[in-house]
Amino acid sequence: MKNILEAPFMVETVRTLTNLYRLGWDERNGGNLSVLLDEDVVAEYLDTGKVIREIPMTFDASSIIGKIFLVTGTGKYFKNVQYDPAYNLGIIKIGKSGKVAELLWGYTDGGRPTSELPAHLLSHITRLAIDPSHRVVMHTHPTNTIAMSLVHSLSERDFTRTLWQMQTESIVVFPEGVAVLPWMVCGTNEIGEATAEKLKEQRLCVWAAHGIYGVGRDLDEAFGLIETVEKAAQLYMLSVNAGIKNGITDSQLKDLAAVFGLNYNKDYLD
Ligand code: 2HA
Ligand code: ZN
Repeated sequence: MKNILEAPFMVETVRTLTNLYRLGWDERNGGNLSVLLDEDVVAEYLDTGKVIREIPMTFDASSIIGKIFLVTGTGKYFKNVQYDPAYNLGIIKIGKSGKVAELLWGYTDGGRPTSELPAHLLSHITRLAIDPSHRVVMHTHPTNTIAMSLVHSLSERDFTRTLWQMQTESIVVFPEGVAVLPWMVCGTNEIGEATAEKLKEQRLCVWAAHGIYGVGRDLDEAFGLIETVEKAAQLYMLSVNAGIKNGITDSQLKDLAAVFGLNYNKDYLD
């Protein structure tokens, strides 16, 4: 068996979590991440039939039985992952009933997957149905995105339009727009189901006064989506009190969409 700490999926995940911490988005145990792994790849590093222990789940993941995920641990700090990946992360396989996570590696202190496992697994189920190459669900607490959710209309149309108006990149990177959930209790099946529902149409979902979810085919895609929203939100927060005079207009956004061939959400431009 090869050394799992040198597996490209592990190295890239640890680097991503370290970077998210460095950006100031994942204070204390804030944020969580899950990456769907290819069983053939995992088998180079682990016996995928050897279960360390079973962790019960309170929701039905029967449509993804046998799938294997690398998942951040509940209560663990992104800050610390690079120093002890096996303590802070786990690799789980969805067990036969779809109601149990079989631990294959990690959570060495007897830990468990993130409290947001319902949102993660339900979002994976939703995105895999749309895009078989989907792999990553990322949840983080980007400062300006949260700040914007405190002062801005939470209408998805209004929120997306403002993000598009702040910088040229926004509509190019997320032409479908950004979903927004009002404040809800986190860690529940309800917020997980609501998030997964939103991710049918979009790859980004803001949780008001909490953070954001982003999904993608790899870590870069999920991170790049969130990073672009956060940059636009930062521009908004820096300029809103001075009065925004030169935001990108609807006709300019349409020109941009025409040149870049963007399949943007037509309901969001006048
Ligand atoms: O894991 O971010 O949403 C801590 C959180 C919960
Ligand atoms: Zn959170």
